[in-house]
Amino acid sequence: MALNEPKGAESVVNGAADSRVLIIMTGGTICMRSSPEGLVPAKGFLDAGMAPRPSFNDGSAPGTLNAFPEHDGPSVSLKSLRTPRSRYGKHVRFSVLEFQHLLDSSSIDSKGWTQIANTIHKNYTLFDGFVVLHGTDSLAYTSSALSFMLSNLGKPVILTGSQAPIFQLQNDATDNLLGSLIIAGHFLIPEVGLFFNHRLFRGNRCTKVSADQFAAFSAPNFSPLATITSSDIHVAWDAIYRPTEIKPFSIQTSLETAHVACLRIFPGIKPEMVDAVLRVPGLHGLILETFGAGNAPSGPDNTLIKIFSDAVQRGVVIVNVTQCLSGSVSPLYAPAMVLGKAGIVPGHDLTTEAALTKLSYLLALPDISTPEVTRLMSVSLRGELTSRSGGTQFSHSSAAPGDAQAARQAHLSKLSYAIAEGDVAHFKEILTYEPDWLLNEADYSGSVPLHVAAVGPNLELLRLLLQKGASVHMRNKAGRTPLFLAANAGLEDRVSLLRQSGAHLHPEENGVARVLCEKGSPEAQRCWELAGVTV
Ligand code: ASN
Repeated sequence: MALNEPKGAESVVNGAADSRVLIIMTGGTICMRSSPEGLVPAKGFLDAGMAPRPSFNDGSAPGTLNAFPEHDGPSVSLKSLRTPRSRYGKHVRFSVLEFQHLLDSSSIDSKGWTQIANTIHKNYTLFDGFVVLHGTDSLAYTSSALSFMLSNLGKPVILTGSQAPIFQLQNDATDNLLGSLIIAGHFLIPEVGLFFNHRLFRGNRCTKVSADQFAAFSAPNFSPLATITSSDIHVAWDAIYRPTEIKPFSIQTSLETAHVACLRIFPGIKPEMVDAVLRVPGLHGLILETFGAGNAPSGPDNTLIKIFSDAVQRGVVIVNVTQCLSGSVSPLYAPAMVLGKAGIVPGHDLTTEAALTKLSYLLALPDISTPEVTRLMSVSLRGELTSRSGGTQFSHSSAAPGDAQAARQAHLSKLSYAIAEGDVAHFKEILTYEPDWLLNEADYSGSVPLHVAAVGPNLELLRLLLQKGASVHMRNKAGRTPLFLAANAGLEDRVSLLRQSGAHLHPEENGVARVLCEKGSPEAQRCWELAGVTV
């Protein structure tokens, strides 16, 4: 690896073959064309918007990729293009799945979010990553909602759009789309991200900050997950949120958006107005946008506070977030303290978009009690808030300098050696002083520790790695996943543990797996079937 490559370039989705990305087009300015009614979304984005642009089309004959459409039905064969070779020696092959009704994002609602989540779920095993094209107006709401709707996500889901259509000579669409495609096709960042103006943000930390600038989004309380510069893609691997449960990817498709509201406090706000909102029939939750560090007017008679505490008694969950662009609510001043005493939940540094969608998500969870919703609103579920009481702490260290590369590789070999030896004590000792990104660091053959553990002597080590957030989707330079190696070695217990964690054979492994299965002994066949080989 060249010294000037970013730390974590090893975590590129490796393998000899191209990576596969599904672009899900929902609408937005990026695909818009002029009409007598103003700009409206137009279909045919792959052919009209991408094929004529060399950054998206290396000129090789178009291929096809199978994908499941948003509505029910069998898989369809979609025309695909591929990018020229990237600095990591890969091409990204992609297809575009267009929604039947393309939207200006000001019209999206939870039905649209469900469509996106379902499409990702149905196509999850067929692609290495997903790019969702969407209008910018409600993009931060959609990226926040999806971050909660997608559980135990193991692959990148990157939302982007643009301020100017791709068909306009000077636009931001080309850069936003290319950056998203390259990141989704190369880096195993298992998060819902929002890519805009050369930066990848955590989806549930963003807000739209400009109606016309190309720098339209910001994540004021959280550093970008990745940044593209003229010479590099820097991924802040230490900041990446990873699923640590032994559970496969799943989605929740219902949200209580119809029963939550958002209210911005202003000087002189009438208590009757607040009361009227809190008494809307069926209201279960309210996001209260307060002043500064979480303050609301507290007159001498405390009428407003009484209205809030009555609503809380009636079972309405009220969450306190700040109107400020950055910073957090805290019980620093008396008015904020009073709100806390009235039973209003501190939303820490949640954006309004994240607070609203998180509350809608929690209220729709089956069998959840109001106290539990209240508790979870103050806890980080997907890295959406920074809790003062600890929780997930991310260091924002920048990339290690090139000369630290050798040291990292040395630590990696120590870890791999402990795994190959089945030495749990040594493994745990190494991980007490090593950062978590070591778990997805690749050696010269592109193998990460999970590849070694998948065929190693100790099942426990495989489990520990999964619980630490090691990705089951990493492919080595030969294009093999840990699941393939375990099945090929006939290790049923490893195969079933990996499957429980959401591992699946990559579409490019399946053909070889099928041949090996057909030729194998009955035990080998059982193992391949357990690995999910499709005939
Ligand atoms: N109105 C457009 C939308 O959100 C704005 C944009 O995409 N830049 O769909």
